Formats: sequence, C-alpha cells, structure tokens
Amino acid sequence: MKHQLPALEYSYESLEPYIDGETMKIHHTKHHQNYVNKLNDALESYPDLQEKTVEELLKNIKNLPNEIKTAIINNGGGHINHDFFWKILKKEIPFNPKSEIGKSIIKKFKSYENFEKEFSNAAIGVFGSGWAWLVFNENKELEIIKTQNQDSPLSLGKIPILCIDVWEHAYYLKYQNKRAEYIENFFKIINWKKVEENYKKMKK
Ligand code: MN3
Repeated sequence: MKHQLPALEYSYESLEPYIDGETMKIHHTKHHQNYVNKLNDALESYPDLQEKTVEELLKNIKNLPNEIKTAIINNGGGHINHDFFWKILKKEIPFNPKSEIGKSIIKKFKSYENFEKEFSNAAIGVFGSGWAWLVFNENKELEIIKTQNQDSPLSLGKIPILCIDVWEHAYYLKYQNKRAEYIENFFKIINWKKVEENYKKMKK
C-alpha cells in the first residue's frame, strides 16, 4: 500500500491574489509530491510499516527503526502537514465567533484579534523553515506552537487544528522576503468551516 499525493479540493488559482496559482502548483505537485515519494522510498523494505497510517507512524516515532526514523519524520511529516494545510485553506469562509472553535478561541485568547496577533507572532518567529500551529494540547487546551522543518505536532502528543506553512517555498515567488505580509494575507483564506470540523472531530 503506497502513500499517494491527495488531490486538492480547489484549483491552484482559487486562493489568488493571496497565494498565487504558480506557487500552489509547484508546492503541491513538486514539494508535496516529493515528500510522498521519499516516504514511500523509506518504507520500501518495511512492509509492516506500510500498513500503518502516517499519523500512526508519527505518533510513535520512538518505535520506528533507526535507519528510517529521520526520513519518516521529514517526509511523513511533510506529507501530512501539507495535506492538513491544503484543507484549511479557502476564500470567503470567515471566522465565526459563534462556532465551537470561535467561542473557544475567544475564551482562550481573549479576542479574535489577539489570537491573530499571537498566531502571527509565532509564524513570524519560526527561524528558518517550519510551521506555526493552533493545536489541542496534552492538557486539552488550545495552544499556539511552532515546529521546525516538517516535524508534526502529533509527535509531541498534540492535535492540529489550524496551521501555516512558513517555509520559503510557500510564499517566495509572490512575497520574497516579506513573510509577515504572507502571514497577514493567510488570515483571509482560512477555511473556518474546516477548522471547526477539525476541532469537533478532536473533541470526540
Ligand atoms: Mn510546504
């Protein structure tokens, strides 16, 4: 059973002008595809591990064979982080303060504006390549975290709710060095309906 590149639920251009179609196409068909290919390569000699989901592998990285541990963390993470990211992007699905996640965010961060500020600061503060996340943590609370490279929050015992990719490949064609501007525009294309689904699924 090989892992496969999941199709996007929208066209590459549909997030414009905030993320351009060319960036989306390269990001999906080259970068994401490459993580999938390398994940399959790493698993080639491990038929028992091929039966597991990437989530299962990343939740138990200490049980992975040493020879492929780093490859699974990087490429398994690269695969599911992107899959998760694509799904929380869509235009015109605004934040809803009355939704479950809306109420929880306001309770935790005092206001939506403050949440946006804290999340942005985390994303800006990722040194080098990585991600910023809103997760449900070990104490069953919302938390904003940063991860390096393709590390998954699942390996830290945290469940992703929302994320932003701040690797340069995610924004460089359009924004060059202006990561802050990319992050500012990211908030205009969050699919809050999907984020609500993620939150409700996690609470079950
Ligand atoms: Mn990426």
